[in-house]
Amino acid sequence: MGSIMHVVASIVLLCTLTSAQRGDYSPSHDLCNPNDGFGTYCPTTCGVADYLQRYKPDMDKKLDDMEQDLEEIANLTRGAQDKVVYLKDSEAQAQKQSPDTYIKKSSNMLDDILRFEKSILAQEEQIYQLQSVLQANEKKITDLKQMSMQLDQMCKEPCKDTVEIQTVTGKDCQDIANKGGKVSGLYYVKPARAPEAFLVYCEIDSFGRGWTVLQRRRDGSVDFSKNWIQYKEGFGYLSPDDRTEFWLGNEKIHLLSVQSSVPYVLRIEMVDWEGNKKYADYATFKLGPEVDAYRLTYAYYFGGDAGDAFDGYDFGDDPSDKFYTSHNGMQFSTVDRDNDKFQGHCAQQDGSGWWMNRCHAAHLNGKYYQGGKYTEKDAESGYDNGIIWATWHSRWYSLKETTMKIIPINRIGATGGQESGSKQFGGIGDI
Ligand SMILES: [Ca+2]
Repeated sequence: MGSIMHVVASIVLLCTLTSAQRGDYSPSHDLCNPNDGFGTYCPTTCGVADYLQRYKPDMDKKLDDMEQDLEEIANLTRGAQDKVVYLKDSEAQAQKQSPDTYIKKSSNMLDDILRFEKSILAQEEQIYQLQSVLQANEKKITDLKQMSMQLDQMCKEPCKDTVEIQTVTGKDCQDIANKGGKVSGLYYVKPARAPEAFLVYCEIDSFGRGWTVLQRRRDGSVDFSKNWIQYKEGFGYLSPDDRTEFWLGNEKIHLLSVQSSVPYVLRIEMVDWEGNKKYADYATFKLGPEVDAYRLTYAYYFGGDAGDAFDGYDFGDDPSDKFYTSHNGMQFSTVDRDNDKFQGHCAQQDGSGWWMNRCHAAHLNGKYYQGGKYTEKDAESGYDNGIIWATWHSRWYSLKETTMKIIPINRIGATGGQESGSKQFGGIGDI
């Protein structure tokens, strides 16, 4: 850039020089005519010739300097070289031509130099921008190459599922426990009439009992307001360490519950917000097929300390309360399927899926209320829509945790009398 600034300085100087000479110029002495009548404003041609004679050496020197500067520019780019050659030629030609033409040429030359100067600056700016773009692209290419290498590396190793699924399989979790499954976790089961195996969470205890878990609420992380298909197929998340909420799915529960000649016991475990735990057991738990809207049936309340809420509850509003809030024999309803005994739509009002009557005394798929207590104002429809077990807590108290799980009835008492709740199963030996 130093040489360019030098050129600019020279150009300014040259401009000053030429503007001083412009109009003062005249032909050489040979053409001098003292009486040519230039008039009073202009010096005579002879005077001009003298003037030129005096300043020509200086002028020549300036032009030489300029030539030198142009040489320097020539080194900048190849295009500059051509330009300088052109300028040199022009200068040489100009010197051969008449003084008038020479002035004109000089002037043109100056214009050319200025244009050239601008062009160089513009090109330098453009080159700088292009270099930036190039650098950015190079970085992108490097990043992509690196990512490609990483992906390539990953593809060399076979995919591993990060969730551990146990290898033992069976028709239910008790079958798995019988076959040697010793730890609680995720297993594949294939009930007798199931078209394919599916994943379940098995709770396997120290007595070798394998509970197949159907439902889990624990923190409100899963929205249980789902439609018919979702309740049919199941939703939420199964985890190997029992940390997540889910509904296994009505179709799977149906297939599990009807597969064996040994009936199942449904155990419902509940935890309230004070940390108290209670449970309720129902013998011969079954879920009908989809054509019967997954109807719930059981033989009788098998025991527990939570009370028999499935049998309905007398809320004190109406003598028929208990009858109309019982669940045995009820079909399943969802927000988009009304199979209840109510003129309205219980599942839609409560935003859940359940064996609705008119509507419920037990409601484990209800809305999750942090802290437990809620009011009519908290419920969108104004109805009690929490996680309810009316024989334990009020219908305006939503439970903190629930589990629904099944086990063949002949295994439920296999605790050697060590389970605290076992003493309440007085009739086990007779079954
Ligand atoms: Ca209805």
